[in-house]
Amino acid sequence: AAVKSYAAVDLGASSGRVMVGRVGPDSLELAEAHRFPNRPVRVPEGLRWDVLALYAGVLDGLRAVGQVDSVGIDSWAVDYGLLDAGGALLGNPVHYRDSRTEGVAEKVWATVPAEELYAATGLQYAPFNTLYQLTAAQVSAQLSYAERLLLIPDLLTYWLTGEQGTELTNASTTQLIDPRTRDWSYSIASRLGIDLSLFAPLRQPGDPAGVLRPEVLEETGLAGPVPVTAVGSHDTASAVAAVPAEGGERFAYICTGTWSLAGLELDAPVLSEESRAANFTNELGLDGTVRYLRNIMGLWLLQECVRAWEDPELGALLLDAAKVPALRSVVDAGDAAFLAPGRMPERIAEACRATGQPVPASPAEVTRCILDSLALAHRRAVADAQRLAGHSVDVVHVVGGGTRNALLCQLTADACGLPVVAGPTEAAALGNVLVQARAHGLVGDLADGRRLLTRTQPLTRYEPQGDAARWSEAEARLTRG
Ligand code: LFR
Repeated sequence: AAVKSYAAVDLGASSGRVMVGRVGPDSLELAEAHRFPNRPVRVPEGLRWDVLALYAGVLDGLRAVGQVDSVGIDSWAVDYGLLDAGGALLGNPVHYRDSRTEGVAEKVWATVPAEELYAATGLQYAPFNTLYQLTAAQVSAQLSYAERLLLIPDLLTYWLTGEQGTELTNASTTQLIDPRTRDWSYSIASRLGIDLSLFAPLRQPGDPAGVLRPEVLEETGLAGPVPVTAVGSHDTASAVAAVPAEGGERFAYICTGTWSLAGLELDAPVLSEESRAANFTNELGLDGTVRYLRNIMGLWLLQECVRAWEDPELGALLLDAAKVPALRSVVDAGDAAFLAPGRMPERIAEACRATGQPVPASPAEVTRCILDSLALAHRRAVADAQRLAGHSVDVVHVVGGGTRNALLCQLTADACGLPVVAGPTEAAALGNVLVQARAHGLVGDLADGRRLLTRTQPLTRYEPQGDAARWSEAEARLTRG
Protein backbone atom coordinates (compact mmCIF):
# COMPACT_ATOMS: atom_id res chain seq x y z
CA ALA A 1 0.00 0.00 0.00
CA ALA A 2 0.98 3.60 -0.52
CA VAL A 3 3.27 5.47 1.83
CA LYS A 4 2.28 9.08 2.48
CA SER A 5 4.47 11.97 3.54
CA TYR A 6 3.56 14.62 6.09
CA ALA A 7 5.48 17.74 7.01
CA ALA A 8 5.48 18.38 10.76
CA VAL A 9 6.50 21.87 11.78
CA ASP A 10 7.46 21.79 15.47
CA LEU A 11 8.48 25.08 17.05
CA GLY A 12 10.22 25.03 20.40
CA ALA A 13 11.40 27.85 22.60
CA SER A 14 14.95 27.65 21.28
CA SER A 15 14.64 26.08 17.83
CA GLY A 16 12.19 25.28 15.09
CA ARG A 17 12.18 22.06 13.09
CA VAL A 18 10.50 20.93 9.95
CA MET A 19 10.35 17.16 9.91
CA VAL A 20 8.99 14.82 7.32
CA GLY A 21 7.09 11.75 8.45
CA ARG A 22 6.57 8.87 6.04
CA VAL A 23 3.67 6.71 7.09
CA GLY A 24 2.63 3.36 5.68
CA PRO A 25 0.26 0.71 7.04
CA ASP A 26 2.97 -0.67 9.31
CA SER A 27 5.75 1.86 9.06
CA LEU A 28 6.58 5.29 10.38
CA GLU A 29 9.81 7.09 9.61
CA LEU A 30 10.71 10.56 10.67
CA ALA A 31 13.50 12.64 9.16
CA GLU A 32 14.59 16.18 9.84
CA ALA A 33 14.39 18.40 6.77
CA HIS A 34 15.34 21.71 8.33
CA ARG A 35 16.23 23.14 11.73
CA PHE A 36 16.56 26.81 12.56
CA PRO A 37 17.16 28.82 15.72
CA ASN A 38 14.34 30.54 17.56
CA ARG A 39 15.99 33.52 19.20
CA PRO A 40 13.82 35.65 21.46
CA VAL A 41 14.75 39.31 21.15
CA ARG A 42 14.90 41.80 24.01
CA VAL A 43 13.86 45.27 22.86
CA PRO A 44 13.26 48.29 25.13
CA GLU A 45 9.60 47.34 25.66
CA GLY A 46 10.40 43.76 26.62
CA LEU A 47 11.05 40.21 25.42
CA ARG A 48 9.56 39.40 22.01
CA TRP A 49 9.37 36.49 19.56
CA ASP A 50 10.83 37.06 16.12
CA VAL A 51 7.83 35.47 14.45
CA LEU A 52 8.75 36.57 10.92
CA ALA A 53 12.05 34.70 11.26
CA LEU A 54 10.05 31.66 12.39
CA TYR A 55 7.78 31.91 9.37
CA ALA A 56 10.81 32.23 7.10
CA GLY A 57 12.20 29.09 8.77
CA VAL A 58 8.92 27.28 8.08
CA LEU A 59 9.06 28.27 4.39
CA ASP A 60 12.70 27.15 4.14
CA GLY A 61 11.66 23.88 5.74
CA LEU A 62 8.79 23.32 3.32
CA ARG A 63 11.17 23.96 0.45
CA ALA A 64 13.52 21.34 1.95
CA VAL A 65 10.88 18.61 2.55
CA GLY A 66 9.81 18.31 -1.04
CA GLN A 67 6.34 17.19 -2.05
CA VAL A 68 4.12 16.20 0.91
CA ASP A 69 0.52 15.14 1.33
CA SER A 70 -0.19 17.59 4.15
CA VAL A 71 1.42 20.04 6.57
CA GLY A 72 0.78 20.43 10.33
CA ILE A 73 2.14 22.96 12.82
CA ASP A 74 2.68 22.73 16.57
CA SER A 75 4.49 25.05 18.96
CA TRP A 76 4.79 26.10 22.58
CA ALA A 77 1.52 27.30 24.07
CA VAL A 78 -0.14 30.47 25.42
CA ASP A 79 1.46 33.12 23.15
CA TYR A 80 -0.29 34.87 20.31
CA GLY A 81 -0.20 37.55 17.64
CA LEU A 82 -2.82 40.26 17.24
CA LEU A 83 -4.19 41.21 13.83
CA ASP A 84 -5.96 44.35 12.66
CA ALA A 85 -9.18 44.37 10.64
CA GLY A 86 -7.19 43.81 7.42
CA GLY A 87 -5.40 40.78 8.87
CA ALA A 88 -2.04 42.55 9.37
CA LEU A 89 0.03 41.58 12.39
CA LEU A 90 0.11 44.30 15.05
CA GLY A 91 3.63 44.08 16.47
CA ASN A 92 5.79 41.20 17.56
CA PRO A 93 4.21 38.55 19.77
CA VAL A 94 5.21 38.92 23.42
CA HIS A 95 7.33 36.12 24.89
CA TYR A 96 5.72 34.25 27.78
CA ARG A 97 8.85 34.89 29.86
CA ASP A 98 8.36 38.66 29.51
CA SER A 99 7.79 40.47 32.81
CA ARG A 100 4.56 42.23 31.80
CA THR A 101 2.44 39.73 33.73
CA GLU A 102 4.10 40.38 37.10
CA GLY A 103 1.43 41.14 39.67
CA VAL A 104 -1.39 40.73 37.12
CA ALA A 105 -2.83 37.50 38.54
CA GLU A 106 -3.71 39.26 41.79
CA LYS A 107 -5.80 41.78 39.82
CA VAL A 108 -7.61 38.98 38.01
CA TRP A 109 -8.27 37.14 41.27
CA ALA A 110 -9.82 40.30 42.74
CA THR A 111 -12.59 39.86 40.14
CA VAL A 112 -12.66 36.06 39.88
CA PRO A 113 -11.11 34.38 42.93
CA ALA A 114 -8.37 31.87 42.14
CA GLU A 115 -10.48 28.98 43.48
CA GLU A 116 -13.36 29.84 41.18
CA LEU A 117 -11.07 30.33 38.21
CA TYR A 118 -9.60 26.87 38.73
CA ALA A 119 -12.99 25.23 39.15
CA ALA A 120 -14.09 26.81 35.85
CA THR A 121 -10.98 26.37 33.70
CA GLY A 122 -8.89 23.67 35.41
CA LEU A 123 -5.73 25.53 34.52
CA GLN A 124 -2.81 25.72 36.90
CA TYR A 125 -1.58 29.13 37.89
CA ALA A 126 1.22 30.27 35.65
CA PRO A 127 1.85 34.00 35.23
CA PHE A 128 1.95 33.53 31.45
CA ASN A 129 -1.46 31.94 30.88
CA THR A 130 -3.01 33.88 27.99
CA LEU A 131 -5.71 35.15 30.32
CA TYR A 132 -3.12 37.03 32.39
CA GLN A 133 -1.28 38.20 29.29
CA LEU A 134 -4.49 39.64 27.89
CA THR A 135 -5.26 41.32 31.18
CA ALA A 136 -1.76 42.85 31.19
CA ALA A 137 -2.33 43.99 27.60
CA GLN A 138 -5.65 45.68 28.32
CA VAL A 139 -3.87 49.03 28.62
CA SER A 140 -2.07 48.64 25.27
CA ALA A 141 -3.01 50.43 22.06
CA GLN A 142 -2.27 47.24 20.17
CA LEU A 143 -5.07 45.33 21.82
CA SER A 144 -7.52 48.17 21.26
CA TYR A 145 -6.83 48.04 17.51
CA ALA A 146 -6.93 44.26 17.38
CA GLU A 147 -9.77 42.47 15.65
CA ARG A 148 -8.28 39.00 15.90
CA LEU A 149 -6.00 37.00 18.15
CA LEU A 150 -4.22 33.97 16.75
CA LEU A 151 -2.14 31.60 18.86
CA ILE A 152 1.34 31.04 17.40
CA PRO A 153 0.64 27.84 15.37
CA ASP A 154 -2.68 29.30 14.20
CA LEU A 155 -0.91 32.50 13.12
CA LEU A 156 1.61 30.58 11.01
CA THR A 157 -1.20 28.44 9.60
CA TYR A 158 -3.01 31.64 8.65
CA TRP A 159 0.04 32.95 6.83
CA LEU A 160 0.35 29.65 4.97
CA THR A 161 -3.30 29.28 4.01
CA GLY A 162 -5.12 32.57 4.55
CA GLU A 163 -7.58 30.77 6.86
CA GLN A 164 -8.10 31.54 10.53
CA GLY A 165 -8.97 29.17 13.34
CA THR A 166 -8.22 28.41 16.98
CA GLU A 167 -7.03 24.89 17.56
CA LEU A 168 -8.53 23.38 20.70
CA THR A 169 -5.57 21.76 22.50
CA ASN A 170 -3.65 25.01 22.42
CA ALA A 171 -6.77 27.07 23.17
CA SER A 172 -7.02 25.08 26.38
CA THR A 173 -3.83 26.79 27.61
CA THR A 174 -5.40 30.25 27.39
CA GLN A 175 -7.38 29.65 30.63
CA LEU A 176 -10.50 30.65 28.72
CA ILE A 177 -11.72 27.12 28.02
CA ASP A 178 -13.96 24.96 30.20
CA PRO A 179 -12.37 21.49 30.22
CA ARG A 180 -15.75 19.83 30.84
CA THR A 181 -17.53 21.29 27.83
CA ARG A 182 -14.31 21.68 25.78
CA ASP A 183 -15.71 25.03 24.68
CA TRP A 184 -15.07 28.64 25.72
CA SER A 185 -15.70 29.63 29.29
CA TYR A 186 -18.08 32.45 28.39
CA SER A 187 -18.77 33.61 31.91
CA ILE A 188 -15.10 33.83 32.95
CA ALA A 189 -14.31 35.82 29.80
CA SER A 190 -17.18 38.23 30.28
CA ARG A 191 -16.45 38.83 33.97
CA LEU A 192 -12.85 39.65 33.11
CA GLY A 193 -13.76 41.86 30.18
CA ILE A 194 -12.14 39.62 27.60
CA ASP A 195 -13.77 39.76 24.22
CA LEU A 196 -14.04 36.18 22.94
CA SER A 197 -14.85 37.43 19.45
CA LEU A 198 -11.12 38.15 19.17
CA PHE A 199 -10.68 34.41 18.76
CA ALA A 200 -11.33 32.65 15.47
CA PRO A 201 -13.70 29.63 15.60
CA LEU A 202 -12.40 26.52 17.36
CA ARG A 203 -10.84 23.75 15.33
CA GLN A 204 -10.34 20.17 16.45
CA PRO A 205 -7.10 18.28 15.85
CA GLY A 206 -7.52 16.61 12.48
CA ASP A 207 -9.71 19.36 11.02
CA PRO A 208 -8.71 20.81 7.65
CA ALA A 209 -7.04 24.22 7.97
CA GLY A 210 -6.92 25.26 4.32
CA VAL A 211 -4.41 24.75 1.54
CA LEU A 212 -1.06 26.44 0.92
CA ARG A 213 -1.62 29.80 -0.78
CA PRO A 214 -0.36 30.15 -4.38
CA GLU A 215 2.44 32.49 -3.20
CA VAL A 216 3.56 29.87 -0.68
CA LEU A 217 3.58 27.17 -3.36
CA GLU A 218 5.67 29.41 -5.53
CA GLU A 219 8.12 30.21 -2.76
CA THR A 220 8.52 26.60 -1.66
CA GLY A 221 8.45 24.96 -5.06
CA LEU A 222 5.61 22.63 -3.98
CA ALA A 223 2.86 21.59 -6.36
CA GLY A 224 -0.64 22.36 -5.12
CA PRO A 225 -3.02 21.65 -3.69
CA VAL A 226 -1.18 20.96 -0.41
CA PRO A 227 -3.59 20.81 2.52
CA VAL A 228 -2.70 22.09 5.97
CA THR A 229 -4.19 19.98 8.74
CA ALA A 230 -4.88 21.14 12.29
CA VAL A 231 -2.91 18.87 14.63
CA GLY A 232 -2.62 18.93 18.40
CA SER A 233 -1.06 22.33 17.87
CA HIS A 234 0.12 22.62 21.46
CA ASP A 235 3.49 20.82 21.32
CA THR A 236 2.72 19.03 24.58
CA ALA A 237 -0.57 17.70 23.15
CA SER A 238 1.32 16.33 20.17
CA ALA A 239 4.05 14.89 22.40
CA VAL A 240 1.53 13.11 24.64
CA ALA A 241 -0.21 11.71 21.57
CA ALA A 242 3.15 10.11 20.74
CA VAL A 243 3.71 8.47 24.12
CA PRO A 244 4.38 4.86 23.07
CA ALA A 245 2.08 3.29 25.63
CA GLU A 246 1.01 -0.32 25.16
CA GLY A 247 -2.72 -1.00 25.15
CA GLY A 248 -4.06 -1.17 28.70
CA GLU A 249 -0.83 0.11 30.21
CA ARG A 250 -1.19 2.39 33.25
CA PHE A 251 1.37 5.08 32.63
CA ALA A 252 2.55 8.51 33.63
CA TYR A 253 4.43 10.61 31.08
CA ILE A 254 7.08 13.28 31.28
CA CYS A 255 7.56 15.45 28.21
CA THR A 256 11.07 16.78 28.56
CA GLY A 257 12.64 19.71 26.82
CA THR A 258 12.85 23.34 27.83
CA TRP A 259 10.04 22.33 30.22
CA SER A 260 9.27 19.06 31.92
CA LEU A 261 5.54 18.40 31.74
CA ALA A 262 4.78 15.53 34.06
CA GLY A 263 1.44 13.88 34.62
CA LEU A 264 -1.32 11.59 33.43
CA GLU A 265 -3.71 11.20 30.54
CA LEU A 266 -7.25 11.16 31.93
CA ASP A 267 -10.81 10.92 30.61
CA ALA A 268 -12.06 13.82 32.70
CA PRO A 269 -10.57 16.86 34.42
CA VAL A 270 -9.69 16.95 38.13
CA LEU A 271 -10.97 20.28 39.42
CA SER A 272 -10.66 19.79 43.17
CA GLU A 273 -9.31 22.45 45.48
CA GLU A 274 -6.51 20.05 46.44
CA SER A 275 -5.53 19.78 42.81
CA ARG A 276 -5.43 23.56 42.49
CA ALA A 277 -3.26 23.85 45.59
CA ALA A 278 -0.87 21.31 44.07
CA ASN A 279 -0.79 23.41 40.87
CA PHE A 280 -1.91 20.72 38.45
CA THR A 281 -3.34 21.71 35.13
CA ASN A 282 -6.08 20.16 32.99
CA GLU A 283 -5.11 20.85 29.40
CA LEU A 284 -7.03 19.23 26.56
CA GLY A 285 -5.63 16.37 24.54
CA LEU A 286 -6.77 14.32 21.58
CA ASP A 287 -10.00 12.36 21.50
CA GLY A 288 -11.60 13.82 24.58
CA THR A 289 -8.57 13.22 26.81
CA VAL A 290 -7.28 15.56 29.48
CA ARG A 291 -3.58 16.22 30.06
CA TYR A 292 -3.42 16.35 33.80
CA LEU A 293 0.07 17.59 34.53
CA ARG A 294 2.40 19.96 36.31
CA ASN A 295 4.88 22.31 34.66
CA ILE A 296 8.42 21.84 35.93
CA MET A 297 11.20 24.21 34.87
CA GLY A 298 12.91 21.43 32.92
CA LEU A 299 16.15 21.63 30.99
CA TRP A 300 15.68 25.40 30.81
CA LEU A 301 17.67 25.48 34.06
CA LEU A 302 20.59 23.79 32.34
CA GLN A 303 20.19 25.68 29.05
CA GLU A 304 20.44 28.97 30.91
CA CYS A 305 23.53 27.82 32.82
CA VAL A 306 25.17 26.59 29.64
CA ARG A 307 24.50 30.01 28.13
CA ALA A 308 26.07 31.70 31.19
CA TRP A 309 29.12 29.41 30.93
CA GLU A 310 29.49 30.32 27.25
CA ASP A 311 28.60 26.97 25.71
CA PRO A 312 30.84 24.23 27.10
CA GLU A 313 30.67 20.83 25.40
CA LEU A 314 27.48 19.26 26.74
CA GLY A 315 28.50 15.59 26.51
CA ALA A 316 31.63 16.18 28.60
CA LEU A 317 29.68 18.27 31.11
CA LEU A 318 27.12 15.49 31.62
CA LEU A 319 29.87 12.87 32.07
CA ASP A 320 31.47 15.05 34.75
CA ALA A 321 28.09 15.63 36.40
CA ALA A 322 27.56 11.85 36.60
CA LYS A 323 30.72 11.64 38.74
CA VAL A 324 29.56 14.25 41.25
CA PRO A 325 28.05 12.63 44.40
CA ALA A 326 24.27 12.36 44.13
CA LEU A 327 21.77 14.58 45.94
CA ARG A 328 24.23 16.88 47.69
CA SER A 329 22.01 19.87 47.00
CA VAL A 330 18.62 20.21 45.36
CA VAL A 331 16.42 23.13 44.39
CA ASP A 332 12.68 23.30 43.78
CA ALA A 333 12.48 22.87 40.00
CA GLY A 334 8.80 23.75 40.14
CA ASP A 335 9.51 27.23 41.48
CA ALA A 336 8.37 30.05 39.18
CA ALA A 337 11.35 32.04 40.54
CA PHE A 338 13.39 30.31 37.81
CA LEU A 339 11.09 31.46 34.99
CA ALA A 340 12.90 34.58 33.84
CA PRO A 341 16.16 34.33 31.89
CA GLY A 342 19.58 35.34 33.23
CA ARG A 343 22.06 34.68 36.08
CA MET A 344 20.95 31.05 36.40
CA PRO A 345 24.08 29.58 38.10
CA GLU A 346 23.88 32.34 40.71
CA ARG A 347 20.13 31.88 41.26
CA ILE A 348 20.62 28.15 41.78
CA ALA A 349 23.45 28.82 44.24
CA GLU A 350 21.23 31.28 46.11
CA ALA A 351 18.42 28.72 46.37
CA CYS A 352 20.84 26.12 47.80
CA ARG A 353 22.17 28.62 50.31
CA ALA A 354 18.67 29.64 51.39
CA THR A 355 17.81 26.01 52.23
CA GLY A 356 21.08 25.45 54.11
CA GLN A 357 22.61 23.06 51.57
CA PRO A 358 26.14 22.96 50.13
CA VAL A 359 26.46 25.52 47.35
CA PRO A 360 27.43 23.84 44.04
CA ALA A 361 30.40 25.63 42.52
CA SER A 362 31.80 24.00 39.37
CA PRO A 363 29.68 23.61 36.22
CA ALA A 364 29.65 19.83 36.86
CA GLU A 365 28.31 20.36 40.39
CA VAL A 366 25.65 22.82 39.25
CA THR A 367 24.64 20.45 36.45
CA ARG A 368 24.33 17.57 38.91
CA CYS A 369 22.25 19.74 41.21
CA ILE A 370 19.92 20.58 38.29
CA LEU A 371 19.50 16.94 37.16
CA ASP A 372 18.92 15.69 40.71
CA SER A 373 16.42 18.50 41.22
CA LEU A 374 14.57 17.69 38.00
CA ALA A 375 14.36 14.01 38.91
CA LEU A 376 13.05 15.00 42.33
CA ALA A 377 10.42 17.27 40.78
CA HIS A 378 9.45 14.44 38.38
CA ARG A 379 9.00 12.17 41.38
CA ARG A 380 6.78 14.64 43.19
CA ALA A 381 4.65 15.32 40.13
CA VAL A 382 4.17 11.64 39.28
CA ALA A 383 3.28 10.83 42.90
CA ASP A 384 0.96 13.83 43.34
CA ALA A 385 -0.84 13.22 40.04
CA GLN A 386 -1.58 9.61 40.98
CA ARG A 387 -2.88 10.63 44.37
CA LEU A 388 -4.97 13.58 43.17
CA ALA A 389 -6.49 11.74 40.23
CA GLY A 390 -6.88 8.44 42.06
CA HIS A 391 -5.11 6.69 39.20
CA SER A 392 -2.00 4.63 39.89
CA VAL A 393 0.65 3.78 37.30
CA ASP A 394 3.25 1.07 36.67
CA VAL A 395 5.57 2.86 34.28
CA VAL A 396 6.79 6.35 33.40
CA HIS A 397 7.22 7.28 29.74
CA VAL A 398 9.82 9.96 29.14
CA VAL A 399 9.56 11.59 25.72
CA GLY A 400 11.21 14.61 24.09
CA GLY A 401 14.68 16.11 24.15
CA GLY A 402 15.51 14.88 27.65
CA THR A 403 15.52 11.26 26.44
CA ARG A 404 19.00 12.01 25.06
CA ASN A 405 20.15 12.62 28.64
CA ALA A 406 20.68 9.10 30.02
CA LEU A 407 21.61 10.39 33.47
CA LEU A 408 18.33 12.31 33.73
CA CYS A 409 16.35 9.24 32.63
CA GLN A 410 18.07 6.96 35.15
CA LEU A 411 17.69 9.49 37.98
CA THR A 412 14.00 9.85 37.09
CA ALA A 413 13.52 6.07 37.31
CA ASP A 414 15.37 6.00 40.65
CA ALA A 415 13.43 8.94 42.07
CA CYS A 416 10.01 7.68 40.93
CA GLY A 417 10.81 4.12 41.97
CA LEU A 418 9.29 3.04 38.63
CA PRO A 419 10.68 1.83 35.32
CA VAL A 420 11.21 4.59 32.79
CA VAL A 421 10.68 3.93 29.09
CA ALA A 422 12.56 6.67 27.24
CA GLY A 423 11.65 7.71 23.70
CA PRO A 424 10.78 8.92 21.21
CA THR A 425 12.93 12.04 21.25
CA GLU A 426 10.94 13.82 18.56
CA ALA A 427 7.63 13.04 20.22
CA ALA A 428 5.93 16.32 19.31
CA ALA A 429 6.76 15.93 15.62
CA LEU A 430 5.61 12.30 15.68
CA GLY A 431 2.31 13.21 17.35
CA ASN A 432 1.89 15.92 14.74
CA VAL A 433 2.47 13.40 11.93
CA LEU A 434 0.12 10.83 13.46
CA VAL A 435 -2.77 13.27 13.62
CA GLN A 436 -2.27 14.18 9.98
CA ALA A 437 -2.02 10.53 8.97
CA ARG A 438 -5.18 9.82 10.87
CA ALA A 439 -7.06 12.72 9.30
CA HIS A 440 -6.16 11.17 5.95
CA GLY A 441 -7.32 7.71 6.99
CA LEU A 442 -3.91 6.05 7.42
CA VAL A 443 -4.09 5.28 11.13
CA GLY A 444 -7.05 4.73 13.42
CA ASP A 445 -7.45 6.11 16.93
CA LEU A 446 -4.94 7.25 19.53
CA ALA A 447 -4.21 3.66 20.59
CA ASP A 448 -3.56 2.65 16.97
CA GLY A 449 -1.06 5.45 16.55
CA ARG A 450 0.69 4.42 19.75
CA ARG A 451 0.89 0.82 18.58
CA LEU A 452 2.59 2.01 15.44
CA LEU A 453 5.11 3.90 17.58
CA THR A 454 5.93 0.95 19.85
CA ARG A 455 6.63 -1.11 16.73
CA THR A 456 8.71 1.46 14.89
CA GLN A 457 10.52 3.73 17.36
CA PRO A 458 13.66 2.86 19.33
CA LEU A 459 12.95 2.96 23.08
CA THR A 460 15.27 2.55 26.07
CA ARG A 461 14.22 1.11 29.40
CA TYR A 462 15.70 2.23 32.74
CA GLU A 463 15.00 0.17 35.87
CA PRO A 464 14.84 2.01 39.20
CA GLN A 465 17.96 1.63 41.33
CA GLY A 466 19.16 2.70 44.76
CA ASP A 467 17.35 3.58 47.91
CA ALA A 468 14.16 5.59 47.39
CA ALA A 469 14.42 6.95 50.96
CA ARG A 470 17.26 9.22 49.83
CA TRP A 471 14.82 11.03 47.61
CA SER A 472 12.33 11.60 50.43
CA GLU A 473 15.15 13.00 52.54
CA ALA A 474 16.19 15.35 49.72
CA GLU A 475 12.60 16.41 49.20
CA ALA A 476 12.32 17.42 52.85
CA ARG A 477 15.27 19.82 52.38
CA LEU A 478 13.29 21.97 49.94
CA THR A 479 10.96 23.21 52.61
CA ARG A 480 13.75 24.22 55.01
CA GLY A 481 15.32 27.62 55.39
C1 LFR B 1 6.29 23.28 26.23
C2 LFR B 1 5.16 24.26 26.51
C3 LFR B 1 4.42 23.95 27.78
C4 LFR B 1 3.84 25.30 28.10
C5 LFR B 1 5.03 26.15 27.83
C6 LFR B 1 4.76 27.60 27.56
O1 LFR B 1 6.97 23.63 25.09
O2 LFR B 1 4.25 24.29 25.43
O3 LFR B 1 3.45 22.93 27.66
O4 LFR B 1 3.36 25.40 29.40
O5 LFR B 1 5.66 25.56 26.70
O6 LFR B 1 4.02 27.76 26.40
